[in-house]
Parts: sequence; structure tokens; C-alpha cells
Amino acid sequence: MSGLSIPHVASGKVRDIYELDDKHLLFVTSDRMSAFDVVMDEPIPDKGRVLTAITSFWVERLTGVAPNHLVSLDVPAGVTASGGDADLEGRVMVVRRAEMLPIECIVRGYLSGSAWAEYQRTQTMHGAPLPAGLRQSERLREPVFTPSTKADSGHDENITFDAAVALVGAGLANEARRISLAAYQLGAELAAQRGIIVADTKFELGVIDGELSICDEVLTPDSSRFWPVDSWEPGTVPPSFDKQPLRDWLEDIGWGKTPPPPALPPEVVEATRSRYVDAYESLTGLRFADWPGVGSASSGSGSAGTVDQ
Ligand code: Q0Q
Repeated sequence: MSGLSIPHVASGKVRDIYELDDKHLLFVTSDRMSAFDVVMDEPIPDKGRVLTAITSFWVERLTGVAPNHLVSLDVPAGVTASGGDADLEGRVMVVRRAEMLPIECIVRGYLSGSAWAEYQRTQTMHGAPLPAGLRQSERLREPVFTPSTKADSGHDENITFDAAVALVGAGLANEARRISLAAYQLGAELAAQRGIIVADTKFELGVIDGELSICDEVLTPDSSRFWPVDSWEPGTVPPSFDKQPLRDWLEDIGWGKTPPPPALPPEVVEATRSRYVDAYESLTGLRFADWPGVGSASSGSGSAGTVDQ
């Protein structure tokens, strides 16, 4: 595929999607880092490779739960990154194009974040009643499928399961709940063996050849709340396994959590990189140094620039 540009399809805070052909997309996960919904100016070296490696780890282990969209982790022939020396190796996924559900498929094992805020107001979670007296970060009796809408800007809206049925139909809603709960259960059990609580996670599901499939990133620190198991205490906000060094520094300097972000000192960038690498190595038991592109000349050069051929 030489000489063809790859049309840009979509970008999130961290990831960019390009069109490879009528059936495939190229996912590029950058080293961009967001905190409090603001993207920092400094990349976190190799962060995109960590997220790609974690997704790859889980996709391999979830084939018994549902099909997925992943085709290859190799950089397609002729595809190069411009806009700096960013190297695509180890941070790309060739995926099958899916008809994405218009809902976020969130599973919560613990009462945290927007669910905790709702519970404090109405003693419900995504509109469903919960017992009285629950504390922040409390473990729920069992994991719950708690969908939300997909907001183009701002925050997604938490909705009831019946509202999800109204949006996607009962068949897809029930299959999305089955897949999400089973994938969370498998992920949470394996992570717990490694000393990591998966408090909640967000799956993106899409239909490929008539089958609801696991897409996008899977059980990563960016799509989940990871807590160190020995720091968990109901009634408190446990430290984020990966983002805490950055969050602590941003709060210590009194940043107002609105753009522009402050310049990050090298030691904060490095501490954040280490936490992401630790998350990968703790979860998988594998050496991050063995992941493609890690330690290469351009490794740590930051987010991938535009992709062209
Ligand atoms: C698709 N996204 C997410 C996103 C911006 C990711 C579209 N296999 C697929 C996928 C996937 N995954 C998508 N579309 C068609 N087929 C995923 C929300 C948005 C950057 C990265 N958007």
C-alpha cells in the first residue's frame, strides 16, 4: 500500500484512528496523557505501547467470552509516521471495522466516580436502587453492567439498562451485558491475583459480521480504575495505580484543572511512565522491555504524529 494517504477517521484524547481499507482501520495509541480531562503538553514515553500491550494481553484471554476486532499488531507495509520521529512499532492495532454500539459498556465492581456521586444524591447507581449506607469505593455485592451514552463533548450520561435497550434493542443490550460482565469477571479475577483491583472498566463493543465483538482498548489503565489491593479501604479514594503520581503533583502545585496544563517536570513524566510500565508487568508477568519498539531509537519520542504513506 505505498503512495496512498491514510484518511484520518477519529481522534480521542490519546488514540487516533485511520482508514486502512473498506474493512480495516488502523488504531494508533499515542503517548499523550490526560489528567482531569485535560491533555498534558508532554508525552509519557511508551505509554501508547503499554496500553496497546495491555489490550493485546486481554484480547488473547477473552476469546472464549466474545469475538474481537483485532487483526494484527504489525505496522502495515508502507505506513510511516510523520510529524517527528514517533515510531509506530508497538503502538498500532489493525482492526476490523465494526458497527459500534452507541453506548459505553461499563462494568462496576466498586462504588466510585460518577456512580458514587449519583449514589450520594439519590441512593441509586445508573438509576437502579442500591442499599443504604454504602461507603465510597465500597465493593458491590456483585459487578453491575452500568451503561452510559457516548457524549461527543463533555461527560457521558449514565443511563439505566432499560434506556440502553431503548437505544440498541433488547438483543444487543442483553448480549452487551453478558459480554461486559464476563470480560470484567475474568479481568478482575486475574488482576486480583496480581494485587490489582479493577474497580470498574469501560468496554466498547461493535457488530462485526453479525456478531457483537470486543473492540477498542480493553481493561487498560485508561479505560479502567486500577487500585493497588493493599491501598483499598472503603470510605476512602484509593490511589490510582497509574495516574496517582501525576494527579498528586498537579494538585500539589495548585493547578486549577483547566487548560492550559502546567509544564511537567521530567521526574513526574518518568514516575508516570514507570507506573504504566509497572501496571503492564504486574498484570501480565511479562517484561515490557520485550514489547516491540521499546528501547528503540525513537522509543519515548512521544505521541505518534500524523500517519501517511
Ligand atoms: C471506533 N472508536 C472509539 C475511538 C477515537 C477510539 C470508532 N473496530 C472499530 C472501532 C473500534 N474500536 C471503531 N469504529 C469502527 N470499527 C472506535 C470510540 C474514538 C479514537 C479512538 N470510534
